[in-house]
Amino acid sequence: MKIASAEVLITSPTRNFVTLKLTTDGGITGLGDATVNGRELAAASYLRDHVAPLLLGLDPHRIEDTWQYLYRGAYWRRGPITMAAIAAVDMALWDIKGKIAGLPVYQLIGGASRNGLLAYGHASGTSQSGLSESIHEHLEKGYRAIRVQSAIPGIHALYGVADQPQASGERYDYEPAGRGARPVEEDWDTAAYIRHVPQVFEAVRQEFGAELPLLHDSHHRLTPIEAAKLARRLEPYDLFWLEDCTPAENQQGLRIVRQHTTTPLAIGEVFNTVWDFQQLITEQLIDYVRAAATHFGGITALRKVMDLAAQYQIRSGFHGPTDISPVGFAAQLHVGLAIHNFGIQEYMEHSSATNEVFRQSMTFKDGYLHPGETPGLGVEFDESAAAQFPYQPAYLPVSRLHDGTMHDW
Ligand code: EZ4
Ligand code: CO
Repeated sequence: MKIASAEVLITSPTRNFVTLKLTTDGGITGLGDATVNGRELAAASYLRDHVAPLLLGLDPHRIEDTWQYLYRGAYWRRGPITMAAIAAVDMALWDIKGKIAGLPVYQLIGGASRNGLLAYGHASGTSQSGLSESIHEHLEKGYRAIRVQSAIPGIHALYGVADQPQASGERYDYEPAGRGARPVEEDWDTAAYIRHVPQVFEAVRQEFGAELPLLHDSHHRLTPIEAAKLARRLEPYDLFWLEDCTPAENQQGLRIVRQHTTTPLAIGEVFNTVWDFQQLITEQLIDYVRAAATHFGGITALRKVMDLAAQYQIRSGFHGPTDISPVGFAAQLHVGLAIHNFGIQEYMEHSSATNEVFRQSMTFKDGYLHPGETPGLGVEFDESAAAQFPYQPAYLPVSRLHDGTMHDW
């Protein structure tokens, strides 16, 4: 059996997705996700110009060997573009193997370790009452765990808060960023943020009680000591986790956070390989691995980092925003169902346009996700639907302090 063709499909049903489609000489197809939000065409070129020609003629069953061939063979290791391209190939090969075996991918990697994957949804509000309404809506949809993000007095446009009015008069959609040739600019004030967030959680706990798992994303904006201060002030509200409390390039910084707080920490949505997690896992500086199959080298690589994490009682909390395509999302659902050290799965729900292009066997019921029983990953790509949504340049926002200094977004 041989890989006979490798096509790169770019479509923009609400947001841009880069999808790899491999076809075997017997006509079996496999899909992979290589979407790198805001830099999509670089990943597409990497696949089309440098990876696709190497795949033709290879045995699609040799997943590990192909992964190593692309990782070691590039010489220039790691980085989001390289690892997204490798991820796409890896997912497509698992998809093909599952279809040949007649089994969903989770059955090939150990079978189910649980009945379904606890998911958390994104509630947010421009006011406390708006936030409360958003939490109620999520609970009504079945969510049993909620990420809480709120507008902050003194910050005009903020990550994670839906429907903020913009200077342009348009409603701000924080996930697909502003469409267009330049990034939207947001503003940031650390002191205002640290003062306000504990009050938000105080009110949410009062209204919704002690049991509901609550999460929060600081989105890389604090220094270690600021992160420690916030995490400590949040302890009375018993968060499930505090995410990306500080940028994690300097991993020693997490030691400072850890020394001061028992709030559980989740990090790693922008990480690309197991090496990015090495210190955080082996020194037990985090509690949840936020990697995404798409930016981390696929199913093969996610399983390896989760095996390392398991030795330290660290669990999964894979990144599940709407800029991971349904293919990448399915890949991590299969991993999450199979591994023992699953923690929680982020679930943002793709738009109806995205779901028209990517038809999925995945289900969400009573707060739990399941990848379904379709052989392979369980996602089909509708090329005629995709053709209605051509690529549009789109950037993620950037963030500045009030004096104009660039900050982390
Ligand atoms: O900002 O996926 O936890 N989720 C997140 C996401 C990321 C986007 C970046 O493209 O932090 O909303
Ligand atoms: Co995040």
